[in-house]
Amino acid sequence: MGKPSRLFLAFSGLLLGISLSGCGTKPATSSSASSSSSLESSSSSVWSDDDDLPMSHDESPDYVYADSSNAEGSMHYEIFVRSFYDSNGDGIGDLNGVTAKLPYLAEMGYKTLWLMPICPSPTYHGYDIANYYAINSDYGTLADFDALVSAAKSYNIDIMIDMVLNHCSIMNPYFSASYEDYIAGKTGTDSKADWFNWGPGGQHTYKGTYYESRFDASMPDFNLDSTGVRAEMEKIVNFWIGHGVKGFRLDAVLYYYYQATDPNIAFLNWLVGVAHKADPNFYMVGECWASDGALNSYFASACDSFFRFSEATGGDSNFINMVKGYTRADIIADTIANNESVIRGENPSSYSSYFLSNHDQDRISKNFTNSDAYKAACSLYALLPGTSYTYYGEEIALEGTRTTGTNDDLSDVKRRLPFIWSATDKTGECSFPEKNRPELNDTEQVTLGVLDQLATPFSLTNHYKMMIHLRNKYSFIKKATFTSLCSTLATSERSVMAYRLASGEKSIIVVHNFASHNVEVTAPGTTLLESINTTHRLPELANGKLKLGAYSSVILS
Ligand SMILES: [Ca+2]
Ligand SMILES: [Ca+2]
Repeated sequence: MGKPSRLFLAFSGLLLGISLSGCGTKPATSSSASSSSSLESSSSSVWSDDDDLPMSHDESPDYVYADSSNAEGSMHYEIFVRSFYDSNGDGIGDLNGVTAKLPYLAEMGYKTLWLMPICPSPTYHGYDIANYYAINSDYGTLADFDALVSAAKSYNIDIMIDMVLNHCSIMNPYFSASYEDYIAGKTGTDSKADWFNWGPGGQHTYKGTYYESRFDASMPDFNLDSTGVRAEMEKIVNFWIGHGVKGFRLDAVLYYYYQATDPNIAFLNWLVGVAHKADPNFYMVGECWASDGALNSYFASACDSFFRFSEATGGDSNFINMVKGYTRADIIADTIANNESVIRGENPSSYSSYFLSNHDQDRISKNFTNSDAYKAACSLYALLPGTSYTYYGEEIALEGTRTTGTNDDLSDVKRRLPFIWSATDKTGECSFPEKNRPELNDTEQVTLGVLDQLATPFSLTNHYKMMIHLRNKYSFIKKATFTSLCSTLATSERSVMAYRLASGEKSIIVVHNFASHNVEVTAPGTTLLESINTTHRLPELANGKLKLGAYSSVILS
């Protein structure tokens, strides 16, 4: 490896003091051999004596920095650049700040960075783009972006950018030019009259004329049927691919043609075709905020993946509620199995993108008073088929929930607060992202930053790091089938999830214990490959009996 190996050497001093036993490749214990390798039967009982489980050894970090040659197959990291790392002391996170923190992201094991919008925009969040061919001056320059892409490549990290094609900013010159052409009745190839949907069906008016604007008056919807718009979007796609971008996160897919699935799928297919002409390996993940049933139909498109919102915070049967004990693990496993099966039927090369929350949702930290439960949520989404996304700050339990009583544009600002790098060294820490509304900056925030947590055994950050590296080690699971093994446990334990991930010759069994107590699971014929212990207690597998500590997981063969 290039830079990453030097990086890991540099961090070895820290790691020597960290117990990551149970994170390595050596199984802590092994079962007796058997010809069968499935979780076949019966009992799972609660046994509560922690002393039954051996302590891990602090001095044996047999931790392996497994690498993945398939960058897109691994864990992704979502970055709000404005709140991540400020490289020049103006209080605003910037692209050079992301470049400066590549060593951290590489150490964690992330393979793709999704940058929220980086183009010029009148808003702090940037989801209304005023110029698709430039970098927001708060964030730096195009040269800074090129430098980031180049530096990331040396770490085997891809850069994915947010691509907002449903709408632009009302400040974008496209809009005023379109209005002028529309009012003048101009037609022909040099007219932009049809770039937006002018007319009485619109939601807002500009100089007395209605136009389609589903989100906000400041965000006019493009007319995606316009030949001129399609040609411009082709230029935009090629521009960013030319600057080394490897993927797009597609904003607001449901709104392309307002909640019209077939036209939206047709547009996605066109877009993928455009990108693949320039880069056959280019990949896209769509934001299609819908229930599983509606969402699954979009997997018929050529778009590689879509975010699974129902499994993230916000729905009833989501991962967080399961980890908290509100929803049975076997029900969630059945949901995953069904979704994975359905989407493979729609498009065999498609895959899900799992996450726990993003910039439009409350921070998951509000759900957990127990950091081991928080860790268990990470263990789950890191070991599912497809790809998974960490929202920056999730790995340090950053706080932040929606503000009520503000307009839409500001209500989400506290979901996008500055990253905390260190409790003591405030170098690079960003200011509150909406500088015009400092009174909203009233969130009680975590004090320990990444550097503090990396130096602390069994911290949340170290758990994320362990899980991401395990994900990289078992990278085949991206395209694996998911088979629930919960029912074969025949258990009354509602908080144990077991499943098989299989692809070709490769197969593993994953067992999670989302309960706050130890459990015993019958797992005949299995061998312990990986111990994911959230506390110092290691699991035990002997004679087909698996003893698993609270909020802990194992990978079996
Ligand atoms: Ca800055
Ligand atoms: Ca639209």
